[in-house]
Amino acid sequence: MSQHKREADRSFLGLSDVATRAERARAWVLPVPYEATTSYGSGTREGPSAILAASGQLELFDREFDCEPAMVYGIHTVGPLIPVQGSHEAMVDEIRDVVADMLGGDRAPELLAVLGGEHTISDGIVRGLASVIPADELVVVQVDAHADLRDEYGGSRFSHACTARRILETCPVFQIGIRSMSVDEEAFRRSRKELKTVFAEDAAGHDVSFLEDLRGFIRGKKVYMTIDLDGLDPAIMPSVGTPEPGGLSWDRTLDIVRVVCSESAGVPAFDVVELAPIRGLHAPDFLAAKLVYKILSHALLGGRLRECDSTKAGK
Ligand SMILES: [Mn+2]
Repeated sequence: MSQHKREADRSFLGLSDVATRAERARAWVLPVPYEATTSYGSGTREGPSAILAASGQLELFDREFDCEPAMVYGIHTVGPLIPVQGSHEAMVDEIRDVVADMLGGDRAPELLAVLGGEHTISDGIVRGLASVIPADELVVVQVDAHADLRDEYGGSRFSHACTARRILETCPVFQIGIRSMSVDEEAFRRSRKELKTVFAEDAAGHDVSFLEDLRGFIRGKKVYMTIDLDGLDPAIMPSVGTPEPGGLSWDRTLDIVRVVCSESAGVPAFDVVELAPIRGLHAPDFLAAKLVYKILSHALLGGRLRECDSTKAGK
């Protein structure tokens, strides 16, 4: 266990003070334990705390970077944002305003990681991000089992089943791992040029030609990445409200992360959402925590590995 760890903390990775002070940290982690519209299984309000708890068990050292990446860039964990319940639209507006303040302020972090919570929160984050990044520079990459392209669901235009449809009102979307949608969503998808869908069978197998399309989509753009964990294979990620057979492996998910982080114009923010922890089953919580750490490291150090030199193994 690294010397930089300490026990019993609610900070991501359980980091000690030196790496977590807001003014030093290049990354901030914002937990948003929002749950209101989940349609099947429940428990996403417990997702952020389960990710934080599991993150305390992660090794700081990452062989891919040959260093302890978190000690290079620093991570400040913000207190949880507990949004207004009742109106999904009011919740989206609140998250938009919080994110806009955070990223537009004098002490704005280079990278904001949001832990969900249900997928509805992503639309608010994208709207907040769009207030500090020119609209023509921003795109979204969505990993998900579900297209989330409904215009309305359960009486709300801001249901988790409408997330990608609402985000499209702000910027183009590239979705990966999709294997569940309605006939209306399919018709909508075919009608929209600013939307690209890679279905699970084209993303999860040996053929990785979709990564070329992804490269073309993100080149020269700032990317907001939204990872709905049900996009992954439920064999490794059963802790979601609406699991779908098929989906991405751990390694393929990281392939996508590497392409997005190293070949776009930057990743200013991302989310990992929809973790609904299963009591006594820790592997999915650990996967979610490790995924957050991997994205943080690739977004902040990808292509600039020399920044790791001071914390390399053996020094
Ligand atoms: Mn989903």
